Amino acid sequence: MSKWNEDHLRFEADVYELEVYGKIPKDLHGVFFRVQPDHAFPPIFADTEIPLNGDGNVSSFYIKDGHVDFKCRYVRTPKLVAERAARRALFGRYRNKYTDDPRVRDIIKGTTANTHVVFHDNKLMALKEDTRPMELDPITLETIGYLDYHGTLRCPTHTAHPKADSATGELVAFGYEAAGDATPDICSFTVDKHGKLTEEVWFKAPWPCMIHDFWATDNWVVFPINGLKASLEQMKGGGDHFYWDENLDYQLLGVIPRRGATPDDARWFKTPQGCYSHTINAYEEDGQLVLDANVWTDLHFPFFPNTKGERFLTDPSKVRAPILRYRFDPKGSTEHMIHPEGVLVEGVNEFGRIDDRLLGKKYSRVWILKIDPTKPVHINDNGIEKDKPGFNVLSCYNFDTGKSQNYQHGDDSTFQEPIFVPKSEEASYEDGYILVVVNRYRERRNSLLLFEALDITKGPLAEIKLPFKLMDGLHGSWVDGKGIEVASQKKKAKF
Ligand code: V55
Ligand code: FE
Repeated sequence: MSKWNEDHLRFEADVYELEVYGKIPKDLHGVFFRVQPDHAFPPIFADTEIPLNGDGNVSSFYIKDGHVDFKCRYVRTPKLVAERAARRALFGRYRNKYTDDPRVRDIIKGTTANTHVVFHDNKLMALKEDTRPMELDPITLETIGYLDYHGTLRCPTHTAHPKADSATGELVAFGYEAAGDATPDICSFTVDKHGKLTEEVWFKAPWPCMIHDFWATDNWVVFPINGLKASLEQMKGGGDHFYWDENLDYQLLGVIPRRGATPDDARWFKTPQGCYSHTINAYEEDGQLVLDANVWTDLHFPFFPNTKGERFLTDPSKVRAPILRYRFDPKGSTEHMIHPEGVLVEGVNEFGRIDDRLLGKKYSRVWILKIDPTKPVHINDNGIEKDKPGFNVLSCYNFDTGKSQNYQHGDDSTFQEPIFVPKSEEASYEDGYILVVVNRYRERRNSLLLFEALDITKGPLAEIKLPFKLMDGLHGSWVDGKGIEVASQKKKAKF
C-alpha cells in the first residue's frame, strides 16, 4: 500500500471563525485563495506518481472585521467527476493520455486545475497549464465550468502564471504545447479588462519544453526555455510527459513584442545552463529588458527521467536557486550568450511574490522563501522526532539596497508561498501586508500568518490557526472584498 492516504487531505471543509492570536487590522477585507494538488484517489501508477498530478483542492480565507472563515473544495474537473463516479482513479500518468483507462482515453482530459487561483474580470479561475481556466464561484468555491474568454480564446492550453497589468487592467498570458502534446507551439495572448482577447500570436520555440512561467513588461513578453523537454515518443511508450536533457549546456530566453507581434518577431537569446522555473518580475529601463528570477542550478523536479531514463540524480544538498538579474537589449544581437548581470541572492530561493500592482514595472522588493540548511526543521513523523530540510525562512529582499530581512517561525515550521496584500488601493507600493501559510509540525496543523510587509522581522501581527493540517500548496491570490462583492452580486443577478 502506498502512503497515499496519509499524505493527502482529501476533504472539503467549512470552518467558521478561525482562532486568531494577535490582531488583524480592522479594515482588512478580502479573500486569500490558494490551491493544493491533493490526489482524490490512489493513483494507478502509485510507485511513480508525482505531486504535480494531484487534484486541485482550492481553499479560501475570507477576512473581514478582524474575523476569518475558511473553506476548501475540490475543483470539479471532468477528471474528478469521472473518478468519483467510478470510485477509483481512471487517469494514468501526469499529462499522458496514453496511460489513461480506455473508458476515458481520448474522451476526457485528465487535467487537474491544481496550480494557481487568479481573479480577472470578476471571475475566479483555477489554473493548470495543460488546459483552459476553470471558473469557480468566489464565495462558495463551486465549479462553474471552463472559461473561453467570451468565445475569444483559441489556445487549448493556458499558463497558470498569467500577469495582470495594473496600468491597463489587461491579463497577459500564453499557452505552450499549444498545437497538441509535445508541440513547440506557443500562443501568446492578451485578455482585456472585460475578459476578451485583444492580442494573439502563434510561433514555435526551438524545442518543446515545460514553460511554467514567463515575464511580461509594458512592451515585451519573454519565455524561459529550459531543458525539461516534452516527448511524444516517451508518452506513447507509457512514460512521462517530460524528460531532462542533461546534455544541454545552455537555456534560452524567447522574446516577442507584447502588442502587434507576428511569428517572425520571436527572438531567442542564449543563456547559461540551469533550469528556469518561476520568474519574479521584469521591467524596461533605458531601452533594456531587466528580468529577475530564481534560477535552479539543476533540474528542480528530480522525479522526471533524463535521456538515459535515470531519475533522482539531482543532489538536493547541492542544487541551488539563486536570484539572478538579466539585463539586455531585446532588439540586440542574439549571437552571443547573455550572462546574468549578477547573482543578487545566493542559496535556494523559491515562491517569490511582489506587490502585484508592480508586475512588469520597476519595483524594489520580493518576498520569497529560502532554505536555511543550518537550521533544520523538527518534525514529528508518526511519533518519531526528526529533522527535515524545507522552506524554513521567509525573506524580503530589497533590490535597491541589496539588503534582506529574514524571519523564521519557530524551529518546527516551514512556509508556503507568501502573497502581498495592499493596505488600500491608494496605499504606496510595497507598503502592505504579507499573508503566508505556515506548516507547524509540532501542532500538526497550519496557521495563516499576517505580517507588515515592510518589516517582517518584528514577527506576525496575527497568527490565524486552522484546526487541521493542509498539504503543501502552490500558488494563490488576494482578492479585495469589493471585487468579491461585485462577483457575488453579478451571480445573484444572473440566477
Ligand atoms: C509546476 C506545477 C505543476 C505543473 C507544472 O511548479 C509545473 C511548477 C502543479 O502542477 O503541472
Ligand atoms: Fe508555479
